[in-house]
Amino acid sequence: MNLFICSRKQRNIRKLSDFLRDEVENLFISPINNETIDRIYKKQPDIIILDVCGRVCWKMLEKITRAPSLREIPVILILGRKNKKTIENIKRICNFEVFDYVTEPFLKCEILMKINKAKEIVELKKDFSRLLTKDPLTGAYQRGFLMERINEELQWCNLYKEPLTIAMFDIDFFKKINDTFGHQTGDKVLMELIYLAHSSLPDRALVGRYGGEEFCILLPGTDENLAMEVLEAFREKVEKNDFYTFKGEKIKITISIGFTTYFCEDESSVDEIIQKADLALYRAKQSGRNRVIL
Ligand code: GH3
Ligand code: MG
Ligand code: MG
Ligand code: MG
Repeated sequence: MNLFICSRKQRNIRKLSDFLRDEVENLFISPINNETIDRIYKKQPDIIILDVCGRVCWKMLEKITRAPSLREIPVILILGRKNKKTIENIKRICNFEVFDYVTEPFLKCEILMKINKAKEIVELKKDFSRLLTKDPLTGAYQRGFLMERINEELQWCNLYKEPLTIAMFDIDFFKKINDTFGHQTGDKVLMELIYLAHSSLPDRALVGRYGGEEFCILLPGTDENLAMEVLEAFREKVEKNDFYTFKGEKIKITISIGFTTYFCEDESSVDEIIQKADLALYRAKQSGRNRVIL
């Protein structure tokens, strides 16, 4: 269980780390500033405790509860000592999908009780979402979930004026792998390829199975130049990687990648954006394969 604490108050940071040090496996503590959100993306916590103190914290709460890949994380808020302002704050948090809150001075048993409740829900959700959203062979997201997520990421881009890169990749001459080594080895290669994708792409990247051996990568907050770098590094990693058959024979594969970067200004739909990336993939195939094309 990973717990992420954001607080600007030293007193509360000390208190929470005393309370929780021996109770959760991984405890991350962060001040509240411009890098907090990136830190949360990186750590992918199961639960977030946000100590609400001032305007930046409300902004932070808004981001955490709305970001497509963070908003499922239960957030427990810490509010100041009960007074008139606390009442206002409680009314205010009703506008967000907050899991629960405590008010200062909070007790160890109180905060633990809320964390344990959140934990139960997190575990249930994890089981369900694995079953409902992931492709059982590769662990990549299924197409339906992928399309929904692209839609949400587009809305996020428009709201926060961030670019979004969508890439499509497809294994080169994969039929040959199946024909030469059998479908089971083909499956194993797919599995290992997506493992490689997850381990080499940035933390915020999302990999989905679009169909067959064609996959989609979402790179939120990534412009064309950075996307080219990230995708080229991934392509190269695949080219250099040794895959193996069940008998231990070495197999080499390459992939072709096409991508497009969406900026909040243009009004493209999910279908149009996918079509653009797909067209770029087609051009990557036409122009010789094993390359990244924008
Ligand atoms: P290229 O993409 O470079 O044009 O050539 P290709 O040989 O890879 O051609 P294509 O993408 O059209 O063919 C994909 C093949 O991938 C056909 C299909 O049998 C195989 N395939 C699709 N899904 C799976 C799967 O889940 N497991 C295995 N083993 N093979 C799959
Ligand atoms: Mg093809
Ligand atoms: Mg192919
Ligand atoms: Mg294909």
